[in-house]
Amino acid sequence: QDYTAIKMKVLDWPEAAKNTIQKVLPSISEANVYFLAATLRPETMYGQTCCFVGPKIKYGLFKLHDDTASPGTDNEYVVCTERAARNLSFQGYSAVWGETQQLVELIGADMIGTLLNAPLSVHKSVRVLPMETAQATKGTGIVTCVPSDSPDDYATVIELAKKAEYYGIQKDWATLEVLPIIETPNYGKLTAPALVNQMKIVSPKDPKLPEAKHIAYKEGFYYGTMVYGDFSGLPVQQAKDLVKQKLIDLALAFPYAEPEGIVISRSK
Ligand code: ZZB
Repeated sequence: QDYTAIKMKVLDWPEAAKNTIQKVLPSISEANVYFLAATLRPETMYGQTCCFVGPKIKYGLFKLHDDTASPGTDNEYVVCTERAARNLSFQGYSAVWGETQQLVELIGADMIGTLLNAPLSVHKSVRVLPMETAQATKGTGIVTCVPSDSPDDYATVIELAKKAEYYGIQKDWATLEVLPIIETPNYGKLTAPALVNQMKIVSPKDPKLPEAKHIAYKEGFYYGTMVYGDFSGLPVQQAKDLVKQKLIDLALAFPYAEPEGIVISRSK
């Protein structure tokens, strides 16, 4: 899979996570720490409303290679799974090629409520929220949430807003406005909400979600037109690479590939 890794900068940590991180990064206020979200749809980044972690998933804090960092800084770290960090290290993104150095382990649940910058989004700062269906073995384990165009994300934010107390979050963290980013001929300007409603999807664990996701991908990619942002008016097929390149040029993203069924070994 060819993902785009989006760098979502930490603006404020919850107390518990701050204390843990301060032990390994005493200069936490000078360091730039990013939640690294893997996406297949960079053109939807204008519509990010939160960032998901698996509450039970183990993540780590890893140093980025200076060349991957934004110009002028050599002090950048990412939060992702150990598995993703290993893949990153073989793509030249770790401090030392082929090596991962985890500064500290962080459990998803402990990072809920972290305030992040969402690159290009209408909503400049967004919260880290729990997603029980996030997979530890895919991407970076971190999922940026675009409820306008991802049925899984829309179903999850609806659930979180409905049961905010149960999930230990503030309701307003899950209710940021869902704005139109892409228009599709069959589903209008909010493809994911339209699909979720039409297919009567009622929970993030609904078995109809994979089908909804498949339709949303197909409609968005083949028939979608941008209705927001720098490339408004362009077909998604063209805008996808333009938005990706813009994010890379701004040092807010980089390409991240995931080997399929390949076991990476350090020996030849
Ligand atoms: C933003 C986005 C906007 C996404 C959209 C999709 C859509 P796939 O298709 O199965 O390969 N994702 C990434 N990592 C994980 C994970 N560890 N656990 C659960 N979900 C994950 O999955 C790729 C997409 O699944 C990624 O692209 C990411 O969400 C999510 F409008 O990023 B996407 C119709 C989909 N629309």
